Amino acid sequence: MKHSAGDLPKGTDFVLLPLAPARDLPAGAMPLAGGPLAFAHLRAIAISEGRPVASREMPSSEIASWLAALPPPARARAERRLDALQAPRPPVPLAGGKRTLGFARPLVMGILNVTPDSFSDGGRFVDPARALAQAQAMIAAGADIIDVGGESTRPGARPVWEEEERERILPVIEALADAAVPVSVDTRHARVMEAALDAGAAMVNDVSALTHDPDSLAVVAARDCPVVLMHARGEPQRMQDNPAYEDVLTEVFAYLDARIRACEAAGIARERLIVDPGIGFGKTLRHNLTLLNGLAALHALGAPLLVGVSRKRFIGALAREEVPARRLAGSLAAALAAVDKGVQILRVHDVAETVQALAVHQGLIDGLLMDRAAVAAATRPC
Ligand code: 7PJ
Repeated sequence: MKHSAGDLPKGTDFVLLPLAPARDLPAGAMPLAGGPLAFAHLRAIAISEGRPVASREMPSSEIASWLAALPPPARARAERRLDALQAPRPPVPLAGGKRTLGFARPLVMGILNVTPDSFSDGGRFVDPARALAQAQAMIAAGADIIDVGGESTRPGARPVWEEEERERILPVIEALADAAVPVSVDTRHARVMEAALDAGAAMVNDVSALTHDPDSLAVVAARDCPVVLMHARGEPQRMQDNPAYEDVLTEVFAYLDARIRACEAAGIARERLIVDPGIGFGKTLRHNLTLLNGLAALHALGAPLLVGVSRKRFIGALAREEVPARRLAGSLAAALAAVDKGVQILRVHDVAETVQALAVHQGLIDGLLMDRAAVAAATRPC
């Protein structure tokens, strides 16, 4: 492209995209985020101000010589990214100090929209008793986290008053405070975060990555709680009006990296940060596909990855314009594709079905490992 290794702009960073991560690669492959996936090839994209300026694809055996040829400041950054891409994700400590989220397998976050207008399940769970029953059904089906939201942030949504948002979600969060799994609160409002944490929520999920409310960074820092930082372009009401990127993957990477730094500067421990590319938030179909295919690059941010694909519009766009309630099969296909990129948390409406899909996916991997071990035990090298 425009620059060679010796001539990179000052401050060049790198997006490192593992090509075709897999579970049965021969020795020499590099681990992806300390999980069961590994990669044998890498596309290194040099970025300056969030935009690509140079790129190179290489097998893992060439990475050391590529690094050695970079100018020292760029080399140090590339080495840091490569380490983060491979390092295991330690468990995330939840608010309250008693529980953690561990990533030995992909976790399922069940969506509980206590809103009258959510696009896929709007109005079904506004009544607290029904919301609670739905949460309990998701827990029984194997949800690891329940994500409670009272403000619809779907494309074209209208903002709700914070007071109304609080009144919708607090009874549900209070009733779930002693549930078997932690509750996260899906909100962009600092006062709602505080009230939800007081009521027993264990983490925050903010589709604005703590940018919407100027007090939210301080609230999360003071409460020592984990937070999901999601990328979105524009406010919900306007975000689908012609979203444009020069390069969506590198821009989302650079945005999330900047939000991680802003959180650290505000006193939020890095170990409590989770990142999310925000599928469908200010993105065209093409952008969503690029992000889902490029998900593995986001591991170099050094944080667990969450994605929400469940019943989203891109599924309808790819498959006969099915309405949200008829997007389960496509949601499962997209969820498993994300798991094959090493994603640690899936945010879903259909918990039982997702858990079943994950169980079959995991069963196949276990079978593969047993077959490899059996061959190794029964034969000698040749
Ligand atoms: C997401 C979310 C998502 C995170 C919504 C919907 C729209 N939070 N809240 N990630 N989506 N972290 O559920 O389809 O993708 S609301």
